[in-house]
Amino acid sequence: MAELRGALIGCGFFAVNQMHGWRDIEGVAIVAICDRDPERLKIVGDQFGIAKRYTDAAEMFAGETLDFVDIATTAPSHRPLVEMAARHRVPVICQKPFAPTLADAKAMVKACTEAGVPLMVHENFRWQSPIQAVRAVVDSGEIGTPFFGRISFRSAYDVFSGQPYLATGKRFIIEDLGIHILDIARFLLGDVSVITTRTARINPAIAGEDVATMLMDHVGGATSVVDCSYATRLATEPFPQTLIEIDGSDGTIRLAQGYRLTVAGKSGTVVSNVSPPLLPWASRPWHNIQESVVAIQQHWVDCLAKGIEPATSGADNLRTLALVEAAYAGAESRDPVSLESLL
Ligand code: NAD
Ligand code: 89V
Repeated sequence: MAELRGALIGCGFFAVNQMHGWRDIEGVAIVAICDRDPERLKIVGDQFGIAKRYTDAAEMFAGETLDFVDIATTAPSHRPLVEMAARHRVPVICQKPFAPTLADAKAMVKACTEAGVPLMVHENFRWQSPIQAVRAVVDSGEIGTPFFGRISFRSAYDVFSGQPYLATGKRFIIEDLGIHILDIARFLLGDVSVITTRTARINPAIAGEDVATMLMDHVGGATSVVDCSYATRLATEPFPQTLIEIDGSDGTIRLAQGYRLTVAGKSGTVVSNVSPPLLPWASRPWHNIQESVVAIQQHWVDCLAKGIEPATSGADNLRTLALVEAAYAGAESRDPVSLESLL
């Protein structure tokens, strides 16, 4: 099979992981990169040996023949860039958060659907191997039918040094990090009908909320709590681990700090270490996230080859983004928010 010709737009902090990921995946080559900042273009172009460099995405689409484009810019630019890809009939991956508003996200899904172009949101946390291990246990039936979940991300890691924009936005933890944790809740327990949210800002140096606690009713009957904090100083910093508790009719799952998975189920209790591998280019503690980048990008290539919809397609991600919107609305009103009216 001919090698897929991809291009990357946005050569910032996180895109370096995506470039490493593409280099690890067989049958794909990134043939062009684009960033409106010439300095970032040079850094990434030189690091990965990419000769074709553009400061304008429109020029890149006009000048290149592409099998897909990977958009790794921040959210405000996603809609114009995704719509540009759709106009050029180029399959597109878009980083999370998919869009600043649900209306923009719906418009992007519509544009790609009408153009017949595959669209995947780079919602990678569910692709972390510890999270996949939890899902495999749920699917095995070992704990019966889940009726309760707690998906928890609590840390005091300095995310602002690598991503300074996170300190300045009116929205912070739900939009940037909670979005991943809400997606994991959907991945493990199914879609959500109602969400109730409380938020707080503990760090006075940032503009948005850095603590969020969400209570959710899942359509299938389970209840879950999704709790996120960047104001939690622990004895051992767990960043960027997501901790999980699931109770089922026949047993329990606990994914604890240190990637320790305990399953107490129909066949007894099994404790295992589900630490993610440390890829050659990865660095702790980010290796968990970095491994999931390769996994989701491999999934994209597999889906393109088979002509099937990616697990985190644009259409699927509308349901995760709707949870973000509903969480902010509920944090403000302090009322439970139904998801039905948003979708
Ligand atoms: P960044 O600001 O470091 O990089 C973004 C780059 O995009 C910048 O170099 C900027 O010049 C460029 N850019 C912006 N608009 C452009 C346009 N219209 N055309 C060309 N270039 C443009 O940001 P980052 O920290 O790398 O984050 C990028 C995205 O990745 C964000 O949406 C963020 O939420 C997401 N992210 C995801 C993960 C994950 O695990 N999935 C982790 C970190 C960041
Ligand atoms: O995954 C992310 O989107 C990152 C971080 C883990 C730092 O929140 O922004």
